[in-house]
Amino acid sequence: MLVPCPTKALNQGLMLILALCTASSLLVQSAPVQSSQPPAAGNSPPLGPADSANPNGGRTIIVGDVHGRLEDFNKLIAELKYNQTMDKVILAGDLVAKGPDSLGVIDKARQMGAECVRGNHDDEVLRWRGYLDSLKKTTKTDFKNEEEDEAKVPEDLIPGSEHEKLARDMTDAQYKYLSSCPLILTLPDTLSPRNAAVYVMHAGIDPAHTFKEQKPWTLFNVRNILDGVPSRKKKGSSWSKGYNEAESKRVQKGAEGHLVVYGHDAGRGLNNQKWSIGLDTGCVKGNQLSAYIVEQDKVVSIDCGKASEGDDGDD
Ligand SMILES: [Mn+2]
Repeated sequence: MLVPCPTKALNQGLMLILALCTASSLLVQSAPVQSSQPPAAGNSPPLGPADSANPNGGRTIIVGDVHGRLEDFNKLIAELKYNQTMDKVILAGDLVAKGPDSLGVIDKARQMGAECVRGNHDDEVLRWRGYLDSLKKTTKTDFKNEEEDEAKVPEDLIPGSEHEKLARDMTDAQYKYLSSCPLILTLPDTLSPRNAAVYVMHAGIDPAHTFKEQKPWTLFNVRNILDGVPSRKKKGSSWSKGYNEAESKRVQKGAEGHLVVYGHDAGRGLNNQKWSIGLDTGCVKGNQLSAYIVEQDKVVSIDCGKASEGDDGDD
């Protein structure tokens, strides 16, 4: 679980905020589906292993960036014949922003008992909410000088943005859900036909470092490696290229493989490689919304409605 962001931390720069607010949630093992009913007759048998993340014998379904497109999310869920008692859904981040019903997507995810990881747009809304809540808790006398004036918005937050509006509009329950999304969710290797532990995150990793060594910013922002450094720019080489090369070498030497399932990179669309699967197929741009079914090693996509006006091109 996340701890609330301390008020003062909000003025100290992105990395420190993230370190303070998310360090306890870097790696989270996905929870078992809680079922009140036995699996229905006629469904496939339980997967068996005691450490399975989904003991009901259902599917583990990872969904790419929804970005407030509730209608398209519902269409994908229907296409998958989602069964709430059996199946587990994990949202790969950026549930919110750009599309028409971001808070409706959060409510739907809560109703479904879906799990999630934090995307860059989710993070921006959460930081806005943390800042706004901090104003409520402080009084003028708490500030020692003008530089710490309560009216000063942290420079990485844009006043008047959609993210600010969502932060103001969201209920405490919606905020609690979104802030509960960790940076990485892990699933046991027994689930995956690729014989790999599955790691879900929004953007990707720096292949030069282990999972535990990753910086939070990298996990929900990286797109490319540029001059050896993780970057969100569209220049450089995909982080997934270096990662797949490095992971193949590790596995050849006898190490356990890790399959990274992520979203964020709509520019590259569906990007299914040996050790990574990119699932952002640009629903908010009017393209597709995609899901990866772990146990079946299969991608299912639906066509989305037309592009949202709120799409600014920033995945
Ligand atoms: Mn993103």
